[in-house]
Amino acid sequence: MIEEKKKEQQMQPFQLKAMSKALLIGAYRSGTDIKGCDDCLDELERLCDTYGLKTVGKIACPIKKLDSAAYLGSGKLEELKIAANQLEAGVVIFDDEISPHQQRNLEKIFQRPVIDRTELIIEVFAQRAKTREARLQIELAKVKYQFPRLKRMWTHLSRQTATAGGGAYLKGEGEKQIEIDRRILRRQIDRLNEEIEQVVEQRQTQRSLRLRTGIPTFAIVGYTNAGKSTLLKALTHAEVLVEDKLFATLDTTTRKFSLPNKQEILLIDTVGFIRKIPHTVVAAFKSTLEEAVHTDILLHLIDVSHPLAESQAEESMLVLKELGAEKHPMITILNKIDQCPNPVIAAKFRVKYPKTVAISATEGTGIDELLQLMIKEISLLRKIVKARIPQSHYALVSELMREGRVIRCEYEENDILIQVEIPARLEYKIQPFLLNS
Ligand SMILES: Nc1nc2c(ncn2[C@@H]2O[C@H](COP(=O)(O)OP(=O)(O)OP(=O)(O)O)[C@@H](O)[C@H]2O)c(=O)[nH]1
Ligand SMILES: [Mg+2]
Repeated sequence: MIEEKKKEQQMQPFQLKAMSKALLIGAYRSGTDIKGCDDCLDELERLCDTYGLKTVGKIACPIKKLDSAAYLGSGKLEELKIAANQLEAGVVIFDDEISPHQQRNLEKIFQRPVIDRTELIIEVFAQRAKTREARLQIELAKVKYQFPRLKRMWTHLSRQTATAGGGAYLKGEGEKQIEIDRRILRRQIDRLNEEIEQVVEQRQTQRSLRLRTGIPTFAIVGYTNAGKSTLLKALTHAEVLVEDKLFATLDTTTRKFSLPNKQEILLIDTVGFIRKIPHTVVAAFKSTLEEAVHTDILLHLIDVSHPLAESQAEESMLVLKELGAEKHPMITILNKIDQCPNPVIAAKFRVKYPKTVAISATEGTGIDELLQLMIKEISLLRKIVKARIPQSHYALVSELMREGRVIRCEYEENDILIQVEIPARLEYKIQPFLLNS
């Protein structure tokens, strides 16, 4: 047991180092468009840049069929190995997910660490996560990612010890170690799950407190680097990090804000979406994102100046769907309009997404129109409430009957007991008579 505890601290998989040189490799089906692959490699380069890796080469490989053992065919791999040597790459990064088995084989061929987009995203998140919850979630994603890759870690270690002349791990011993490691990782997963549960419980208490305040809540969601934090900052002067990097924000920030009609609202800045987001990461951040989508209205921000704006918006909608929020009330905001001189692009989005507004979060254009849309959207929100209203306020009861949908209505001696679905704008009128739950 003590031995295992000691090893738990020693178990260090390959550590990605900032400043390393990276060779990026993507694959696309022969005869299909190479552009999609190049775009993905560009985004992978941005992720490397965010982490602090220097991209020394980007290679898009046409393939007929993926190789189950080493992902690409041996001829192609030989070429790539020569390129990696010439470019002095410290790490090779594949844009698509590679299996643990392929990863082991690829590392043997390249004679250097090989990772995939998933591992890079996990590393970027690990490097940038700030709150306790985000750190725990990403640690969990990391441990889950390592689990099927234990063999790879041991090949590293035995190689290291063998070259150091130690030879501490004999043949067969690796297998025994893997069993011990699996136990250690399972224990880590349990511990992390427990800790996360506690933090989530605290956050949910905060959320129910917030819900009880009855303030309408907006979540700013969208692809990474769309300008979500910039918008929150522009509206509320919040001290949030704005950076031309992917995943600048990893934790949700909430700020109070008054709309021009004096209506108070809460605005939440959230973690950005990205294509090919690893499932382990989606799962890890689901609770944080769920928090954000459990709001009244979503503000879906799209960077319309980006050449891939359309597919980025679709990707965000997919993640929202996965979170069960695609039918939520939503305003689509076309951001960075200052960088998008072609009006046709914005027009295309207006056709596809209802309730659209074009803004520049940095220059302030379109913000007034956005605020008016937000006011209108609040007026459309509906809520089910229960109230005991004195007969003397019958005018209010008839207004509720006119504007809302009555679910139950009982006449008592002096009061009227009513359960009704109402537009949120009427809530303040009924507030003094509300019953709990
Ligand atoms: N030209 C222009 N640049 C903008 C606008 N809004 C944001 N940006 C820039 O876009 C970059 C990303 O902005 P952020 O606000 O950090 O983006 P984000 O959506 O919060 O990104 P993540 O937190 O990484 O998901 C920054 O360099 C901003 O200055 C805009 O309206 N026009
Ligand atoms: Mg941000």
